Amino acid sequence: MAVLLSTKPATMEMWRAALLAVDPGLEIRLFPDAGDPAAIEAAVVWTAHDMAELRRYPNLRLIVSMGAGVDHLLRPPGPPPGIPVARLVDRMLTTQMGEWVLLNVLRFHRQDLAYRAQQRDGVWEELSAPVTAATPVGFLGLGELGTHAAGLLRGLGFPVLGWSRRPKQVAGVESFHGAEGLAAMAARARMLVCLLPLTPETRGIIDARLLGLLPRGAFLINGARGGHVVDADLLAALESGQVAGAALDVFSPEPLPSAHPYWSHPRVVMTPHAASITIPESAAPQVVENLRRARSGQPLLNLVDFSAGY
Ligand code: OXD
Repeated sequence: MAVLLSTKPATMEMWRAALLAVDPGLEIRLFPDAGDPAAIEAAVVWTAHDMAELRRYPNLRLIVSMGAGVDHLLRPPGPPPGIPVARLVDRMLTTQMGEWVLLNVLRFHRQDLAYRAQQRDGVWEELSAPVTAATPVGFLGLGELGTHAAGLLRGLGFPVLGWSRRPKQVAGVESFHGAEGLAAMAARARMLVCLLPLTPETRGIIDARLLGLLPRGAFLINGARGGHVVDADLLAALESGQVAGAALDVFSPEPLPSAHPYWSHPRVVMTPHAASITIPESAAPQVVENLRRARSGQPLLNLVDFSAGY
């Protein structure tokens, strides 16, 4: 039986090598060279793979999505019915996202946008001292990624607030949930960090209303999905000064069209969906373990909960 691998051509070989390093006995087929469809028992795929294509494999018993987010799996037609889908919950993905959040919280907290502009203009001027304990950071989403990043900020002395769909207690994080909780948290968050899954309920959650609830001059940091943000509303909030700056790693669509105003906005800091990049060597052991479990009928790790959308 074989594993079908389908990802960006540039990383296909790295994935193959990483999986073989964990289990040299694996037979791996690189899409589109799947060979006999009946031989495929698992598909390890990323967002570009057409879910309808996976219906060709009659003996498929496991799909692994090569990242943390699963919104691409929720779009029609979705994965073949009845086949379990696992996502990656990986220490290195979590670590990288924590670093990216930290980078941007500190960038804004330490007035880096203003100091860079001063350097460009040859201005020597000290700005007011930033007070960490008076800078609450609010997280949208307290899953693996949010909880980890929240812990890093707490360690630096930032008051940390967190909003999640369902009530959730995380040590050291003041928790909020539901529509009222969202408004209450936003009213205090000098920085708003989005690490939510993208679901029908969270699409467009960062709109004029939510941005308008933030303290004036707050910052937005989005490492989740572009679909969480209503771009026109964010641009208007940047224009009016309601939002002082935004760090964006994700966009809708991607790549962001070259004429989009974010590219040249002086208070938007962009990265090309690179906050957290899957490292095959780190992720391969859980893929192989899930394959072993699927073969022996044991419970799978990190199964996607399609009703919750993550
Ligand atoms: C992911 C991503 O979901 O890279 O892992 O966006």
